[in-house]
Amino acid sequence: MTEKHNEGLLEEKRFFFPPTEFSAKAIIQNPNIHELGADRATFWNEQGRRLDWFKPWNTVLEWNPPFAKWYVGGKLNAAYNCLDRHLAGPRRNKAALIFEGELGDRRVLTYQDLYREVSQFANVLKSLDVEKGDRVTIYMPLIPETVIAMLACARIGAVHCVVFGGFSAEALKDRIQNSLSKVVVTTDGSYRRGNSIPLKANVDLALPVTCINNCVESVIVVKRTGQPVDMLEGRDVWYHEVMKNVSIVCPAEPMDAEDMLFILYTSGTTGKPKGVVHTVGGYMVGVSTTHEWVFDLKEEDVYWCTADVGWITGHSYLVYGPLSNGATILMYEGAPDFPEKDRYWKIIEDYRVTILYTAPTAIRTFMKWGESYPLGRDLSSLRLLGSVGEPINPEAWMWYNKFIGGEHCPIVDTWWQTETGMIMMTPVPGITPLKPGSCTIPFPGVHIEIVDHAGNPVPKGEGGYLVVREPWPAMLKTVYGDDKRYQDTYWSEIADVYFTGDEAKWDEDGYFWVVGRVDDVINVSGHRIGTAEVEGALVDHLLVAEAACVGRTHEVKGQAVFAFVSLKEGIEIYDGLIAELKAHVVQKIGALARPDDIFLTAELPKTRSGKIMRRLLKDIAEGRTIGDTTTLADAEVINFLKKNIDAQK
Ligand code: 6R9
Repeated sequence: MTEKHNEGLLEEKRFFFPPTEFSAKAIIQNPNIHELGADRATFWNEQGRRLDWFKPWNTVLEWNPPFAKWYVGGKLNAAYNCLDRHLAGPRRNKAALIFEGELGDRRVLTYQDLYREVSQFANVLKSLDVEKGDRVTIYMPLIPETVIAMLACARIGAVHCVVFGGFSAEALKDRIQNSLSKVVVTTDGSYRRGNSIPLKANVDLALPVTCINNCVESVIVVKRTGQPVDMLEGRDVWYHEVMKNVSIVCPAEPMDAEDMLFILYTSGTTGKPKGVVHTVGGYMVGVSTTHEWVFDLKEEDVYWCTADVGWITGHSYLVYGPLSNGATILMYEGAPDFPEKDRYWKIIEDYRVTILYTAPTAIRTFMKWGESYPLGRDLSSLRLLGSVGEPINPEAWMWYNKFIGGEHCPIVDTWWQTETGMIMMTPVPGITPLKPGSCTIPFPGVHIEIVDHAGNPVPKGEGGYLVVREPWPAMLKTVYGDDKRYQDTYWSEIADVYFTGDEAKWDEDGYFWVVGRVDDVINVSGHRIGTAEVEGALVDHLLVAEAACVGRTHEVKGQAVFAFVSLKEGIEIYDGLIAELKAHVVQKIGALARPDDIFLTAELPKTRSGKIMRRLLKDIAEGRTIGDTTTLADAEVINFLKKNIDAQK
């Protein structure tokens, strides 16, 4: 990337233009591509044709705010679009999935291979009475069988609910209960830095309670680590056993465009995680279009998205987007520092990866480890880099550009959410000039604005709430089983628009700069953690009376959880209590929610009406000047906190 820097301008105003060699070969050549999206219905109608439909749609969009129906009347199947349609031509024997395990084991599945395994596993699900519309929970590490299980569900019209393998048994239980899944697919264990983590044992812990509801009838276990597991007669079966002698013929179920494809749970401001519902038609059109354009996908690319399939990025840009486009995807099971800190760069060198899509927190970790690791490997195959999950700070952007991209790869900073399903703001590589730290402008056919609380757009140069003005194809359709929560959470905060929960500003050039969440969601290493969830986990501890959590800035993770806890009357503090509280959060939610800091206090700062003043807690956690305290019931509380915080750390 070549830099054009006008002296005297702010750092933010630097433009980076794509190298001419990149632009010359880019799939999008039309510099006015964004104008094509101005007529949204026509644009998305056109994009719908990129998929194979069993029956064409009658109406591209029916909008009954806030409920949208896309490609109404159309019938299609997501797995068919990811597999069957590639088999007729030269892609039949192309690598669909290149897998590298943490221990160095390798597997390559061609499109034909993947098609065969998916069809067989779809037949296995059918034999376990899974029918169209039934839910299947997938609690797996990043291995090919996870993708196979997802596509097998899609093939027969079952709804998958992937639960990230880092979630605890209790978090898994909540999700199984909410979705009322009939089947759980898991592994004996998963590898992490050479250790094996027991996934099947967590499923066992999660299930006794749900059995009261009698929802889970079968558990299918993939053998991965070989660690011992308990198999419950009549409920648990081994994947390798049930896959024996199963027919490879399993016709793809013609699904209504608005039938459910999957539920994915995500954290919000209040209560338990929400089941975000995505449906087949609009979602597939959205991820397929964005994947091709944003990553400038060519037939010969080796595309690597480092996200776990337990997150939306794994769903949209590891599985459905790339496979619908017939791409070769790389999948790596393990940690970036196992056995050495250059594992990612070695993988890029070994497989000649051309496109890398990762997260700012990873980039900051690599920066900390130092550039000698990437410099020691041949990364010349790379031609495009992507970033997702949180704002990327300009320093990390510059490092990514220099040491990974060799200053010749455009960086696509992509802003989107579990709820949006697809990338919403991004450069179109080869066309859009870049600015480090900005996700640039909305994707064609997407209408994003920054507004004030009344919903009025703010002028350029100012900031406000980030909203989506009009429906888009991959938008969530509801919160599973709770239309009201969907309406209240997303469409009521600001009248007539979808509220993202993010704050952003736009500059004189109309470029967007996402600041971060304005709700009670903490973004830890790109993972959404609800403060209410962590507080709930802390209060669940026998000795805890009250808890309040905030996010504080963290050099590598972006944000870290900072918890303020008051103990029940008469409880003495003892050595190891803080560690015990942290472990309790891990047990309730998972390691990703472990607070970095826990501060014990007799009181939490509250207003006279008893509301905890998080704003002040945040000031304390960030170590900055404390804001207005006039509404506090007892100003002494805050002075105490301020004085004692460093002493306790
Ligand atoms: C895809 C994904 C969504 C939240 C979102 C925002 C933050 C994601 C970003 C970004 C700045 C980017 N976020 N991408 N912030 N720049 N490029 O991460 O989905 O897990 O639902 O998180 O992540 O705050 O609201 P999800």
